[in-house]
Amino acid sequence: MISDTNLIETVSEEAELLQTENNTEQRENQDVSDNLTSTTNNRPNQGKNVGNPPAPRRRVIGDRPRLVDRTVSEGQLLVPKKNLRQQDSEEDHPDFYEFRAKDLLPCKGGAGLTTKFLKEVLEVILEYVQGTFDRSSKILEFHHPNELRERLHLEIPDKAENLDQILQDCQNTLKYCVHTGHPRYFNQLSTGLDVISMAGEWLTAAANTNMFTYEIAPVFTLMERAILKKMREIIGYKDGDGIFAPGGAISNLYAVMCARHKYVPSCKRRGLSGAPNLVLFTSEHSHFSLRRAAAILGIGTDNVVYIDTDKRGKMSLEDLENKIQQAIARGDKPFFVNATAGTTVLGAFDPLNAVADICEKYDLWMHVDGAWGGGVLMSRKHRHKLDGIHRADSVTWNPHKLMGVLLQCSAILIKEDGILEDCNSMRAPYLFQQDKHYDVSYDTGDKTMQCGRHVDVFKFWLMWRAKGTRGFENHVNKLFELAGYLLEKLKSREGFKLVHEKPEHTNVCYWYIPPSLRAMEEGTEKQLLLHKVAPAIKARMMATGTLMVGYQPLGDKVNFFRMVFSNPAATKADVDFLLDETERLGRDL
Ligand code: ABU
Repeated sequence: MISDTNLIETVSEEAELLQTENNTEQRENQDVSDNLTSTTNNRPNQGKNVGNPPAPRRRVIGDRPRLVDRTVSEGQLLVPKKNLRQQDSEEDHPDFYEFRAKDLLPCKGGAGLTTKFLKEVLEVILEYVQGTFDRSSKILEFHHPNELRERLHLEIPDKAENLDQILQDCQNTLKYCVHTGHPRYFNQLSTGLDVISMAGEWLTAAANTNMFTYEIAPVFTLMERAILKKMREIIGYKDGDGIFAPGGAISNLYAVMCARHKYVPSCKRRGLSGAPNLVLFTSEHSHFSLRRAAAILGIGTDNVVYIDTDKRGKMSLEDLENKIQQAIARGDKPFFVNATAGTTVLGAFDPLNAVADICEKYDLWMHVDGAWGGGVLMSRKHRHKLDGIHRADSVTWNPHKLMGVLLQCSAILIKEDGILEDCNSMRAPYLFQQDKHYDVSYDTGDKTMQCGRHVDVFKFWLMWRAKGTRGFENHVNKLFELAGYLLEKLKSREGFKLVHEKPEHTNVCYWYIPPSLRAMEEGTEKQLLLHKVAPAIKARMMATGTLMVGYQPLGDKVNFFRMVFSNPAATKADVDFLLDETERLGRDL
């Protein structure tokens, strides 16, 4: 039995361990900053983790006391043990190390052990979830791949490990995961950890089914229909079709594929030989997946024509029309225009109504890549940025981005019903029998590029039920408010410079300029030094684990930070922390 006293001792040892690790971080950060040409010796006080010290009270996952024997004090679990459902044949299993997976269900008499085992797994998860929302916890414990490989014990054994080891594997795995729901995690467009959506994903795993037929996924098939219909209504489509796909890139691939089918229907049987040279248009700031789709679908990346953008990253209509005319003059066949609603870096919205006018004029398929910006449709205040979206032939919309649904959840929505099926159907007789005893139009598998398909809808459906449409609207509005707050702070704070002053989405892009560079004359030398600042600060962020924000260059602009708000846990205090911490980590560069 581990008593409370033992637990406290374990915890203090871990606090010491964290301190030692912080000292190591100081050394690592020294190396990072040595790569810069700064002559300043003022190092940030990373060992003390000035922003928020690592919580000494939090038990570090991985040095797990024997879970079955551990005394768990009230409050450590989100769900008190006494409320967890008890299985009928539950017995007292003193030690998991005496058991293996074969002793769990469906093993006869395995119900009790299965219940205990899953409760222990749940406890591991709950601890991780609590740590995720604790601002004094690190976002990550970073290790380089060689070192992490050692810590993870990745080797696959010939003989079954016991269940105690399996539980330790679970703990160890989460120990090194990045807490993407942490209130100060802003690294990607998908952030946050919605508890209801997570519960939905757990239930989905328990159901462990496949979306290809109604036969084996009746509930999820109906849910998917209902949700996709609702999304199409929000877009403004009267009818249509759609499918959940494994991410925005694949949703965009679906769009290009449907358009190719529309313009060269013979392609499904005969391929593209003999077909006109299809040309696709997309802005220079659009997502790389459009180019990849052209490669995959035999259109060819040389036939992707990039359209200029203005300073805010919005597609130039003049350039679009010019380039369409040039392609026609060359004898090529323009067929597809991608308009982005929320570009990845700057968050720009292409002018959808005007793009739709051009597409109608030249008879082109119009696609809106709203992977990032689609969620803005939920806000009556901000949805005008997507005015004209109903005129598009297809829309990509990733609820796992702005709306905070758990990964992954991406939809492709198509205005014309039937085209998905027409493109993809192969009528595999072992799966999509046409003489089934139910309405086989509910079998979705033959309209997808896949065969097996994960259930992505349930976590979204459950979350939507729990928040309501108005809840999503409030969530989106709050994110825009946070972006506005950061923007105002950046305008007046010394050492920070905005990439542009009027972002349209929750992306706020800026440079941090360390004191050593502030007085330097503008020019190539300064830009080269500035280019190294964001990566150096990012390395320090990851070493200290206090904050994660993305950075990138863009066109002729050297590396800058891209803050994006999609994390529902973030507050204005976290925005203040972001600025202070960036300065703390970067002022000596
Ligand atoms: N297009 C995938 C998302 C990339 C990002 O989070 O920045």
